Amino acid sequence: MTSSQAIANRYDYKTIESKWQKLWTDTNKYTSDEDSSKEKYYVLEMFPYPSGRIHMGHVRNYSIGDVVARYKRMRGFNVLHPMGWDAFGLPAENAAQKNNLHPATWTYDNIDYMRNQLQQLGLSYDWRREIATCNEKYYKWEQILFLEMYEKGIIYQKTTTVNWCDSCQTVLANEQVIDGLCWRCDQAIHPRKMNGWFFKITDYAEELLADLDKLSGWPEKVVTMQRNWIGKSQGLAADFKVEGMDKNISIFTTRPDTIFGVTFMSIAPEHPIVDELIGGTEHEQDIRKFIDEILAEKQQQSPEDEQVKKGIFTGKYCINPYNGEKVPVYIANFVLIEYGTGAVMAVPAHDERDFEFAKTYDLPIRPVVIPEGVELESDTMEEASTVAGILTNSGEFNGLTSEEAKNAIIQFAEDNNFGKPHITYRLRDWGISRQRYWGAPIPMIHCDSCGVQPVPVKDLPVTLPADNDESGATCRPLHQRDSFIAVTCPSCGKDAKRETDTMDTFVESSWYFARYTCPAFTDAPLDKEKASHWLPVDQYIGGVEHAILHLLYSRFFTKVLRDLGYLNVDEPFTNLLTQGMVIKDGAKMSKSKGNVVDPHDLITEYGADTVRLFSLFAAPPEKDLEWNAQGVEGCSRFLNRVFRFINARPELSKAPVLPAELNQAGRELHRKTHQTIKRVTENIENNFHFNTAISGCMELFNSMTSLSDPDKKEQAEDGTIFEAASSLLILLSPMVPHFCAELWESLGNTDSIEDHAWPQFDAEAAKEDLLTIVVQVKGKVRSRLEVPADTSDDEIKALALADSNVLRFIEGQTVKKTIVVKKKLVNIVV
Ligand code: ANZ
Ligand code: ZN
Repeated sequence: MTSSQAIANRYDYKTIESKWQKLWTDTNKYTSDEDSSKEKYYVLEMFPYPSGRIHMGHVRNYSIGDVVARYKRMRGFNVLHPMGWDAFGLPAENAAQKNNLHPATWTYDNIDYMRNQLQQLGLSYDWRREIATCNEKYYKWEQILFLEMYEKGIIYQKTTTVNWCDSCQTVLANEQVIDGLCWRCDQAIHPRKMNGWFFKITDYAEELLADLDKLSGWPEKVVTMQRNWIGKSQGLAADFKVEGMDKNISIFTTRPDTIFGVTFMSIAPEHPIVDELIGGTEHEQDIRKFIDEILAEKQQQSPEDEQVKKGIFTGKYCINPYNGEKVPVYIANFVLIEYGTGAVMAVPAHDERDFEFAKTYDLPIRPVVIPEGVELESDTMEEASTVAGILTNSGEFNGLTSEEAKNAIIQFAEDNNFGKPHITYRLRDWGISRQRYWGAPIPMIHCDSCGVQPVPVKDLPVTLPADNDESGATCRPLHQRDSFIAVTCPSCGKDAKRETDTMDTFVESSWYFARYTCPAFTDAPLDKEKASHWLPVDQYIGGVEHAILHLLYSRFFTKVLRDLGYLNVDEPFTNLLTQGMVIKDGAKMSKSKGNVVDPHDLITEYGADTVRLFSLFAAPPEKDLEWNAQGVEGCSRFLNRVFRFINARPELSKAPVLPAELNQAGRELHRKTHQTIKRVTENIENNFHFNTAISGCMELFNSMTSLSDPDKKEQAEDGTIFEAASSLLILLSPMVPHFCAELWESLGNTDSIEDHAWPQFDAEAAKEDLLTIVVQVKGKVRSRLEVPADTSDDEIKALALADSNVLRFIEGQTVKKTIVVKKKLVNIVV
């Protein structure tokens, strides 16, 4: 080999990758428009927060998405594959404060850096559609949507006790509180009373639930998580009169069949009736002290924590409307004010919490629903019996099954005007107010004379004050900036005040996927025609950590946008792939764990294609990916070998057709090629199992080397090797695009591989050769079997013993031994 050949044979990924990236950019290779001649395919990966640098999780997410995009392009789809930045949020403020920079400077610098990193990975995005949510060209439309939603009554203001994070100086949605801690900074959350803006997501609870049935392209576990989050419960709401007062306590129960087993009543410590029940009584002070205690305890712990059941008697009784019985009213720490009616009819015989409470406070336990074949005695019960059964001790309802009794008991309440069927959801309205600087301002004005007024559309966007504030400090929250606050009332012209809350950043990510379809549209939030063309997203890909909130909010927004007339779809994402985490040494790769591998270093050392290949090869997409350095080495070695193989055979480019007659080696390679096409196509189509697709490609390459080995008696023809090599490149090109484009050119092709059609699988070619196996019984030939060449000895043995000719000769005798001579003969000894 001459030295110039040696250079040509070196896999110089740096030169190759920048060459192809430049070409793709210069020729706008991956831009897409509404093109009616091809079927559309919208593939989207969750957009990143511009934190500074991309990490391995991004590489994985975006490599998966890129394979899908490139594959679908080659299959003839008109692919939309955009990228952008979820660019508002607290880290920008923190970083800005630390470095005395404006959050915008910090954010846009990061975006530039990370965009460059993504481009280095050779991802096939239509960069013309890039969105940064912190740009007023984006949030202006969000403000308009806000006003339209306000107009429609989907937004309202209320004072609530909110989750306040001291360290982030902000309110968190319930969903952002994890085990009593802030999801972002892991600090304890405190309750605080505040006025805030809410989206009425609960108006859509029923549809959000029902439409889960349409999401057959989502992982079952994500659908279940959404269903549980919405948490629909059906039952009875009924009024219990308070004895001696003209007052009712309304309860919600999912077990009306247990209503004759009620032995006390539990209400939430925050229940509004508490004041009336205990006000002016001799125990008032003690009870108030107790309430303060349990409320304080509640703050310390998360709703999931197992808590000791505690309560206190109010001194009052209420009347069970079914049997006229009087039962004591307790304040109990496990009754939630925000669920149902904030009051529970307690049935200790059939509810675990009530059972525990009754044991602690020595309250009666009365079984009324008896499961088949079970005896329940109040004195001997060791736990609540929570299953259905036959009613007893239940007056006119005795003898009914739980199911029958539920209906009859609800009907009774309706007939007697003290109750009705009731549905409750766990889902709460979405509080979107944040007291921040780096977020989209809520476009409202507070006027002392006129009340709350929307900012007139002509005055939008309400932009963030760009410069540092009066004190020179960067990014002080809006409520500390007088010049931002001062405004005149659009209705009466008097001095008024701007709303200083910004929107939860989850708002931006709830509709960005729709704005990608028309990122430059200047007439409205969405261009209905374009949005209808592209939506829904055919394949959405992202981390399972977003399985609840982001997806639920996006689904909600899609329905709202539909109702506002912007969209004609009910659901945003037809198929969802939730990728696993990237882990190292048993823990999720993260800065805080100090186990981060920087993709930048890997790209420098091995090239983007190797990094992509590794992240696709190391695990199927939905599983966690365990980092391992040898894996990267192995991928690098594989690409180098393929590179050398093709470059060492310039003669291949002169034989781009399959010979008419193939020799034995040629037939074998031709067969392997088509088996691989089938396998890779199926792996991608069925479940995106790129790891097995890549193994298939590796096997094909091994066949290519061994069947062209000059030391062997016979080598496959150049035309056959050409077919194998070009198929290999096409199959690998969605995964390692620069590499394949380069070698495709080396093979003498003049078209570009990205535009090449996906190879056709030839079933005839993929068939294994048939072998004829002779079957002998006691040394005499009795039958012949035709089997594919790859049939195992055990299978051949079984086929021989089941053959009808053979059976005639071994009938009634015992088979002592069956000997298989490889690929030739079976001998049965009886
Ligand atoms: C009586 C009863 C008897 C109940 C029984 C259960 C079993 P899900 O299914 O989760 O919706 N409940 C109602 N409101 C509550 C609140 N604000 N805080 C705590 N618990 C509350 O749960 C509904 C059941 O949870 C209701 O049915 C009620 O207890 C309780 F054998 O009523 B049940
Ligand atoms: Zn006014």
